[in-house]
Order: sequence, then C-alpha cells, then structure tokens
Amino acid sequence: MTHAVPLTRQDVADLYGRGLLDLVYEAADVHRRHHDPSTIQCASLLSVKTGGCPEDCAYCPQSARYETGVEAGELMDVDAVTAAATRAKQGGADRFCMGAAWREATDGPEFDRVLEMVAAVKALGLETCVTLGMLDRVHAERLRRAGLDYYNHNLDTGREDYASIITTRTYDDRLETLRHVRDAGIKVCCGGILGMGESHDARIDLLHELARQTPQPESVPINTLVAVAGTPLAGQAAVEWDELIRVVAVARILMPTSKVRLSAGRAQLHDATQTLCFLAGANSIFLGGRLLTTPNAEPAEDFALLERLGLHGMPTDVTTSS
Ligand code: SAM
Ligand code: DTB
Ligand code: SF4
Repeated sequence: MTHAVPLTRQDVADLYGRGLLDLVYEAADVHRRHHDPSTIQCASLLSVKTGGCPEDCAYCPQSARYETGVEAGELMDVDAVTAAATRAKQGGADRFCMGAAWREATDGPEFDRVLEMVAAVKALGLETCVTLGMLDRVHAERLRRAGLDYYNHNLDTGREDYASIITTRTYDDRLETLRHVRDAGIKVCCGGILGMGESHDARIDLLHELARQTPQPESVPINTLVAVAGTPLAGQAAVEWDELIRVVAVARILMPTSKVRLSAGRAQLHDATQTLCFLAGANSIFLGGRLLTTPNAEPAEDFALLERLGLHGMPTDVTTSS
C-alpha cells in the first residue's frame, strides 16, 4: 500500500496505543477486505548452512561468538535440499525458505550452489525464499535470474535499539540490502522480533519503518524470541500474549495487503493466543517441526488447530502474489 499522506511515527504511536479489542476489531476488518480470512499461507524453513556466523546478533544461536551447542556445518548439497523441499510440499507448504548463517553473500562455488538450490526448488512448483545476510546489487540480480521470489532480511527492532542487539552491522546496512532486493525485482520479506527486552517505542519505530517502505514488504514475519541458552538474551522473559496480538493487529492495519507471518516462537504460544493473532490478521506460518536450529510447533498440532478454527493452507500450485 502507498500512503496518500506520509505515515508519521505519531500515526503509528496513536494506533499502537489504542484499546486492544478496538485494534483487533479494526485489524480483522482490514484483513477481511484484503485477504481470504480462511486461508493461512504455509511456508517451510530449512537451514542450508548452519552456525559459525561471524555476526554478533544477541538473539541468535548461530553466532560463532556464543556457546549454544549449535555446530558449524557446511553448505548442504543441492539434492538434499531438493529432497527436503519435496517433503515440505507434500506436507502442505507452498513456499520454501532456505537460510544460511552468513554475514553476506559473496562470489564463489557456495553462492553458485545456492543459485542451483533456488532453481531446483522453483522447478518443484514452490515459491522460493532465501535469507543469506547482506546482499549487493549483483548477487540480488543473480538470485532473481535463478528464480528467487522472496528475500528475507529483517530489521528486527527499531533504529535506536539496533546497536544494543547487533554491533557488527548497522540499520542502514540492512535498509541498503532491502533496496538491492527491491531493485532486482525480488519480493521483500522483512519483519522483526519481539521479546528482546525492547521498549514500546522500539516496536513503534520498527512498525513505522516497515510500513513506510514503498512498496511495503510483501511478507512481514513477526518473530517472538526463542531464548536459546548461551546467547546474551537467554534470560529474557516471554512476550505477554496481548503485546504480540497488539503488534500483529497494528502490522495488519498498516500493511493491509502484506502477508503477516506468525513466525518463530509459535511452539511457546498458547492456541488461544495464536487464534487471536489469526483474527487480528496474521495469515502465514512456518509449517514443520523445525525452524532453523530450534523446534517449531508440530505439523499435526498446527493442522488440528487450523481445522478447529475453520482455516486451511493455500492449495498447492497456486502462486501467491504477496
Ligand atoms: N544470517 C542471515 C541474516 O541475519 O539475515 C539469515 C538468517 S537469520 C537466522 C534470519 C532471522 O531469524 C533473523 O533476522 C532474526 O529475525 C530471526 N531469528 C534468529 N534467531 C532468532 C531467535 N532466537 N528467535 C527469534 N527469531 C530469530
Ligand atoms: C524469520 O523472520 N524467522 C525465521 C526466518 N525468517 C529465516 C528464522 C527463525 C529462526 C529462529 C531461531 C532458530 O531456529 O535458529
Ligand atoms: Fe548470523 Fe543471521 Fe544469526 Fe545474525 S541472525 S548471527 S547474521 S545467522
């Protein structure tokens, strides 16, 4: 959506400060005007290169700086990735997201192999997504030519708080990669994490930054922190259920046509919280028992919940536009 009048931070703060049920009511209405409310998009996630990352993201079990028990691995083979994507499709996923614990994409045989993975997954009739860290124009263009539909690159939190979470890159580095992705004609998947000890102001800043992108990100993952032992954020308390629903509702109202993904942290959420998130406009999840290195909700439980709520995944072979 493009705003006729530029969206101010105060607009976002006013929305964020409203009564929760009032917000959910409006978000549900916006959601119904722009989406089929009975459909939940199901993406599947695979870590194609795990651990040993030089970055210092305080939430991340894959940083080489923390003792988290995650072993650094090699980049997977294309055949193994294709097999995993095939299983994900059979299991009900329509998008396959491949993550690498890299600071940035660089030239060489490993990047070439990622291009092969993208082409192979695309050939299965799945939407393709990768998250490889920072990306320049040339690598973005090569990914698009290989058949990449989406690039995931999160802003994670507000600009002011960013340096307290990550020191090895800047907010502007993040925005620059997002520009390269956009300019190459790849769709943008960009969101953040709740539960890192952030203030309401940081959440408002993040929502403002996401919503004022033109065009807005087609996918907006809302992660809640999976607090992993050994990371600096291991001791963080879980996000309150109403705070998560509030952020989902504001994201839905501000970004009416985007897919809002209830992303990491669902394994720790009560069904009732997830239900209210779906009502407030969340319409995408990661399906599969594993995220990148941590457990996700079990598919059987997800299908049972969706059925109880009268929701269903997208029919496979239907390509989505957002
Ligand atoms: N290295 C790349 C990067 O940082 O962009 C791609 C992989 S990184 C694991 C992708 C995203 O996963 C991060 O931006 C962050 O939002 C999310 N993430 C990582 N660890 C998390 C955790 N413990 N809890 C919730 N989200 C997490
Ligand atoms: C996103 O926003 N969340 C996903 C995906 N994009 C790549 C990653 C979640 C990772 C959770 C921690 C782990 O499993 O390592
Ligand atoms: Fe590395 Fe990405 Fe984890 Fe940061 S979030 S430590 S860049 S894998």
